[in-house]
Amino acid sequence: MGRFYITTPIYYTNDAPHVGSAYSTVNADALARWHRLIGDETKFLTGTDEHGQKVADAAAKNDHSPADWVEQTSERFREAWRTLNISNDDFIRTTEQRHHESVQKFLSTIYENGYIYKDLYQGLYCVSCEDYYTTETAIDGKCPIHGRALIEMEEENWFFKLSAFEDRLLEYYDQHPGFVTPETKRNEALSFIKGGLRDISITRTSITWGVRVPWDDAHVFYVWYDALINYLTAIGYGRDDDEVQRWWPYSNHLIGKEIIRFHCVWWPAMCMAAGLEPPAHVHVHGWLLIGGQKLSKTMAAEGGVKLTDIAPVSLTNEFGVDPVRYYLLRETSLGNDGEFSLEGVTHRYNTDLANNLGNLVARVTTIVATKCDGVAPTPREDSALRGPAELAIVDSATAWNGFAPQSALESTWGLIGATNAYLEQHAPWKMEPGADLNAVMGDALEAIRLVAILTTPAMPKVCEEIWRRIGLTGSPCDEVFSSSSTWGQYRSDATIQKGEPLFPRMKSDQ
Ligand code: ME8
Repeated sequence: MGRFYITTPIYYTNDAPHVGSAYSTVNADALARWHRLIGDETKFLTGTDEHGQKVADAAAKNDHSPADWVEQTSERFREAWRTLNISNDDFIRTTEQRHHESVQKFLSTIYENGYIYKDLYQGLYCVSCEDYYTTETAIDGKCPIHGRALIEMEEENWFFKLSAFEDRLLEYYDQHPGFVTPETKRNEALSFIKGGLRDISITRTSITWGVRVPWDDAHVFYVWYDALINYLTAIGYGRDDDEVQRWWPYSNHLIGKEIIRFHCVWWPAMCMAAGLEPPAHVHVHGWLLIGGQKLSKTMAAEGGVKLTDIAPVSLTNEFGVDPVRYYLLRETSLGNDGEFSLEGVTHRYNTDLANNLGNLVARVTTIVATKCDGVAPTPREDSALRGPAELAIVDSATAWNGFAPQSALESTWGLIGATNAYLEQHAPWKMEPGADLNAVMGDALEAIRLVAILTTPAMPKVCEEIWRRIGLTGSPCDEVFSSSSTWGQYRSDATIQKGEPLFPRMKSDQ
């Protein structure tokens, strides 16, 4: 048993969540659920990033004060996460007092350590990214990500001496080969550092919507400089050192690839400047694309996509909560880009869920109900399913531990496939009641029990229902994984429950 602290990016409250925000949150949720299942003491943090120009502009455009706007929008995120059955232990809002205090404490420490100084800033700014570009990194004067015109900025700002950390960062990467995963993203971060680091401006006088700089009243911190610190605020930075010591060495940030530089270059340097170790691990995932383009709030707001079609809540109304979670975890490897489409969701639903998992549970519970008087037979020690089951347990545990939900589910579906093939081979629907039939059904029930355990991080409600149908009490996540995940633990004599199809087939033309 260990400890596991996982975070999502905190989402900008410029607009409602979409399925891209749900992608990170559902993946982090499944990883948190996995770690709870294997007995790790787990903390899962998500929240909203409520300061900065982008949010202030969205509030003004909607005729709201920034405070009212972020209150409403942040609630839309919480609502979406409730709908998606997200099990976060904390939800941080950067406008909270606790966060302002941690930010001020953290940045005052960096200031006192001599890594912050005042200078004139001139540059090009993208409000959508809340990030700066140079004439070299801009494309025709426009943002390379959003294609929007960049704003010329000139201000007297406080700067962070990022340049002082080049060598220390390289050394840190060298000594911590697993700091950033996957490898391709680690290389990307390393090439930023090797390309040379420039000091960065970390305060603003042009806006007031932010955390006040404690040593200079005319400034607020630049939104990224406050946002990153949320990961420490939530574990008590500046308020409870023991809590920080307890969680920080076990920290895992799950982020999208467009924010690598902030998390894998700036953030570890900021931690070093404040006298802290960098976070333990950053895992970078790719983007969900629509028609090859990054699905984003900005894209939706600009009319490229109907936001209502891709809102997490609309998707769950159409497909159900667990199928949407399953799709987000299973379709794309957590590191690559993947194309999102409603046809894709329908296809996954019909093949993996209705035809494979749903069909397996329906077949087995129906046969046991009708031919074994509804009482579960005992699985065999030397069952032909034992090998595939043990393989699925080892492979999917390795994958869950390695931030690879897609591959964990693929391994689990290998066991579902093997069990369906085993049933085809023995055709228990043609067998007479008796010892041979009992043996086949006991084996199949045991395989289903193991599938429910391995799948519970992805589809907690469905797995609880499968657990109930195979006559077990509580839920698969109440079990102690190390002992429940071995072949032969199924409680024979359990009473099997038949039920409605777990996944009624969807028409594939939607
Ligand atoms: O960047 N595919 O907030 P944000 C996959 N506030 N993931 C996506 C996605 C897509 N199409 N679109 C968004 C910010 N995401 C900052 C973060 S953290 C200290 C501050 C996910 O609302 C992905 O995780 O723009 C991405 O990194 C995050 O949402 C960005 O959310």
